[in-house]
Amino acid sequence: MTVPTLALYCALLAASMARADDAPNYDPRSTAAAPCGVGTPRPGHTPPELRPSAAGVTLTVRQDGSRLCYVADGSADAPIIRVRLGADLSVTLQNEITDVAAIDAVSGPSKLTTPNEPVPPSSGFYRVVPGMRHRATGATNLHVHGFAVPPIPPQDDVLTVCTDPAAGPAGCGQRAFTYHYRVPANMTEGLYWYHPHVHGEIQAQMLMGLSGAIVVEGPQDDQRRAAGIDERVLIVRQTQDLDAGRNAAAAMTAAPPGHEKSGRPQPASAIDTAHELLCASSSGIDALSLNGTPIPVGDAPESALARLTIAPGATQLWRILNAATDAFLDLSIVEMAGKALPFSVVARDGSPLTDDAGAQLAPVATDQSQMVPPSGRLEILVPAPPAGTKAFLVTHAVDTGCAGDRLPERRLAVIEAAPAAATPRAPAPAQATSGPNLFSGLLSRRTDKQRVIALAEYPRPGTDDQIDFYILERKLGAVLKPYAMGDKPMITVNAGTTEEWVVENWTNELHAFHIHQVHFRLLEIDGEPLHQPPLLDVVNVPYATATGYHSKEGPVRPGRVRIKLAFPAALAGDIPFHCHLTDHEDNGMMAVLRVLAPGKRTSPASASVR
Ligand SMILES: [Cu+2]
Repeated sequence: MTVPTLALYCALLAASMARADDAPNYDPRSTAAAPCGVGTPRPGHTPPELRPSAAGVTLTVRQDGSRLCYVADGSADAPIIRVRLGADLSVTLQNEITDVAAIDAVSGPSKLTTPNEPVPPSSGFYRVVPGMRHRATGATNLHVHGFAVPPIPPQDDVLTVCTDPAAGPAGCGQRAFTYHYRVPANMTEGLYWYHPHVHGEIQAQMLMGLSGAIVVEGPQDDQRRAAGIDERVLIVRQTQDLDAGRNAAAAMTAAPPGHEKSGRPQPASAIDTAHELLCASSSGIDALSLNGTPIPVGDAPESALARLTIAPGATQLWRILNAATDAFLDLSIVEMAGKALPFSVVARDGSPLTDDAGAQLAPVATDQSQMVPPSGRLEILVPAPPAGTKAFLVTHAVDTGCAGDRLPERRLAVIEAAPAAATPRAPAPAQATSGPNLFSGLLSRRTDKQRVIALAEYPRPGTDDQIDFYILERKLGAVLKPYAMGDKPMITVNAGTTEEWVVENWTNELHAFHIHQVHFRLLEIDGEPLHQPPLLDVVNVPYATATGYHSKEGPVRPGRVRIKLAFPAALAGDIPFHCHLTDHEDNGMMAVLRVLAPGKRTSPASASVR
């Protein structure tokens, strides 16, 4: 469920109508008259790439009405930043936001003006009370999603570092901030990305245009190039979020939590299942874009699609980023008659497929569709279709649950074998080697502690169309209340420890669980063990199912994933974990885990060793 952003929707409709079939008047240069450039690129557009020098790169956040953009080297087309494993990367973020009200108009209108009961009204670094209307500040910052760098300034701290707009509140005390990331040599190589992470404004700022890709290169790229395998970066963004907020009163039939005789909030150890499962009538279909051009819904001429060519007999590496605010992708390559064609998965979430020791697993051809949750990445080797034929990159319809958004099937691109090249490319994929990485050995480590993390939603007491979002550790004595950012960490762990978490989804829509700084191994989905647990930084958590009041399990069985994760000393600090459906994280489904550096250890008394 999400908030309506009608103004932005109208602007985008107008833009897509004006585009017609042919070349739009596209000019990404950022000028005084057009801070975010003019027009929409042609389908198949590739964003500019930057290999920052030692001096680093400057990303200036500029605004043009309901659009925000990252401007680098004068271009408002967010650059793909390339960096090498082991390198230093400096990024200066300069905030030139001029119209805070425009941000407010995107995220604010459907939100409540009264706080949810147990939450003190002054909580949070950004004075965000979960689920409550929060006036946009225009502050922005930068999160390098997936980077295994410390959550401490000048690296990836999204909780205390921010920059103030050119016009508006000045709560951050600075208009610019220079991040210095030391990309570990033993981080995994692949596709990462950057986006703003100011709590309460993440969804609005991303919908308005703020996100970009980062390619972290390593030995595998050298081998890929030696093998003549070209590469593409494909960025799916969401440009509007229609639905929700508007789901009519009729859909919200359940009573709020704490409506029991006691009148007190339910203890979280006994989630109020009877009132949790809700359905919503979401109506609209949200707009998506591919590398800046609209992705059509329904029938559309092929000229509206990106045309991606591959030399006959050759293979390309496609790095696909789902930068949508809440849309899931389920990607396939299909031939003209709709039959799935094989491709090979080489990496997910910036992590090549490896065994527990870090050794590369040979890419295996598959024709199964690949689910990519919001913020997830998929890297695949795509063979050229046979000469004279076409294929399509599609995202299949996704069943997001009866409270989730509508995601119909969409075609993203048409794939063709290019006219025969003078020198045919080597068809064989590079069999890359990779050594141990920061998260190698995770599966073989002893589990120090197990936890259950619950994701829940309830209608706000006294309303019929407002939802509160929760994330909490489900344990005896816990109370279901919104976690206020800036509160004491929900979970505190010692550096060097290893845990298993069962993440439960008690709601009728999908959520995407993400934790900053660390990658985890996904062990199980709904109780089914995975044969080859992938190393991920975000995972789709299946929605709950009604089992009936006579079931031994109770009336509701939550969707569940089991993950295993460790907290290296190098990443000690305060680490956010949250749902990556941005409306959810902005409104309560986000909390903080503290990793204590060695020497500041917490008592092991509560640890339960398996
Ligand atoms: Cu969510």
